[in-house]
Amino acid sequence: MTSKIAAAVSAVLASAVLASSYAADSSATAELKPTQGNTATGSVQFTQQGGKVVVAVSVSGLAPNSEHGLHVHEKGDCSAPDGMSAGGHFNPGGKPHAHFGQAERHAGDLPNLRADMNGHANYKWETDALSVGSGASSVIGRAVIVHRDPDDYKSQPAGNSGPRIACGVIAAAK
Ligand SMILES: [Cu+2]
Repeated sequence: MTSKIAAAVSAVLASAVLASSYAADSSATAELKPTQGNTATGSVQFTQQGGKVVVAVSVSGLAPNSEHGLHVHEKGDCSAPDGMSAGGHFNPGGKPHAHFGQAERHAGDLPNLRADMNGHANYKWETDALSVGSGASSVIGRAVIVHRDPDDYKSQPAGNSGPRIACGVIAAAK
């Protein structure tokens, strides 16, 4: 009960997203915009399918053949020019940062983006560590961050993935 309320409150605080439709939505989207001095843009869609969430990512404006850390971060706030307003990794379980395939990791740990020769990256990936719409693991009101460097999947607290080059607040789909 408490965590449900806390999630609802933070979603409202973060971006005044549609509190009335909060519980009914099963999909949410983040529109990624470049932080100051950067060029990456794109979108990330989260779709609840039974006990799993399908994460569909599409990003362009990356350096050719580059690799980038990608995470759900705690705060749905991309207002800072460097994206630091989004806070640390979304980590409702209070776990260490790790590879996205590990059980003991941040819920917000996602696979790295790998750009092609045109600077475009996309993937689809499923996880049961996130949810859309209710509970402590809901992504609504959080943010997605693209980092300049690859996540090494082990350094604490964020995989040594460097500055934030794009940020997007995750909002419930209508
Ligand atoms: Cu991150």
